[in-house]
Amino acid sequence: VNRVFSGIQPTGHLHLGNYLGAIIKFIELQKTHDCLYCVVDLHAITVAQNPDELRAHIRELTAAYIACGIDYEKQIIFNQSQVSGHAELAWVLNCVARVGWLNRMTQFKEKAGKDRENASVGLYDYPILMAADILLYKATHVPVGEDQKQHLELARDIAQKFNLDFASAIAAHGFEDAFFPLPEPLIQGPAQRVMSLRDGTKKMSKSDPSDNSRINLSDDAEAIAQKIRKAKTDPEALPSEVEGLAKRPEAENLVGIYAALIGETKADVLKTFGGGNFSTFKTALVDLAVDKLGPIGAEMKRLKAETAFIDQVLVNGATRARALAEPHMAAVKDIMGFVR
Ligand code: AQP
Repeated sequence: VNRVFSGIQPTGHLHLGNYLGAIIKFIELQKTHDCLYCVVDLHAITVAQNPDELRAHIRELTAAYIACGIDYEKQIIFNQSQVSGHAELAWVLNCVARVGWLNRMTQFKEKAGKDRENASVGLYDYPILMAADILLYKATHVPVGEDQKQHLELARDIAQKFNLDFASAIAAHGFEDAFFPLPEPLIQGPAQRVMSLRDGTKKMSKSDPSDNSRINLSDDAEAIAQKIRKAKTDPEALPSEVEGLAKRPEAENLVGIYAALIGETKADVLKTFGGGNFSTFKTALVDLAVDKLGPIGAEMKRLKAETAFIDQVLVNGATRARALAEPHMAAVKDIMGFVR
């Protein structure tokens, strides 16, 4: 079977980068695949979280999944910590993966910054937990943004090493040689890397201290308009050709956002706006963004008051996720030689 798994961290307000880089693909894939979309709260705590805020963010992310159009009845929306298999399999995979592999992960280096000695062990181990998330369900396809490519490659390496290291036990228990399928990253999408509105060289991120750096899915029309109007640009007119966007990261980002939201290429967008000034283009971008994101924000606002409903969606999702995970975890234990 083809099975899709992906997750987003409840570390803050979901933004346009998460939407264009990940959620749009989630929505498309649910038409053709069985999908699990996870609120990865265990990943969130790899950096310090305030417990009350974390709880609110878990519910907000769940609401965002639903508001964006994920069918929570057909697909599985759930919260990572409610299915114990994630942590359990992560431990097993910790013992399969090598320290040298983790040392190559660039996201850890970026997130830990200069004070690496003080980063949590969890932050270092993050990619192993991510591999466990995917392999627990034997997921075959993982839609993510560009920034997660390296972690997906690691998940494939871990799956392959497990299959090889335990080949004879896997065979002895009658499982297929490829006990863990090698998960395929699905990176192509309308915008693989949306950049900050304040700095075109930094990715748009939930944890950026400046709220003006991102468009949140929960922003109302006024906030969207204000952030786009304030977005950093350069003094030149928009180019007529895509090549003209090189070395103009802010211009490239805004054109890319417009293209992704309307479903055209950057070249198409420049056919309309090339040669014009930023203020005309920004006005059009505000209208488009409000048109596409306004209904999502309104639905999120409505769901914010429906805590009992949101919590129930998560309980139901976890029950269904557990039913898929449990036989795989039991098999892993048998393969490893654990007594059950
Ligand atoms: N700027 C982005 N452009 C395109 N895709 C993005 N994604 C995140 N930022 C962008 C994709 O969204 C999914 C969920 O990401 P995540 O929350 O699990 O982790 P992240 O990549 O660390 O996201 P943030 O927003 O930057 O969070 P913080 O600030 O907490 O680290 C992933 O598929 C990711 O590729």
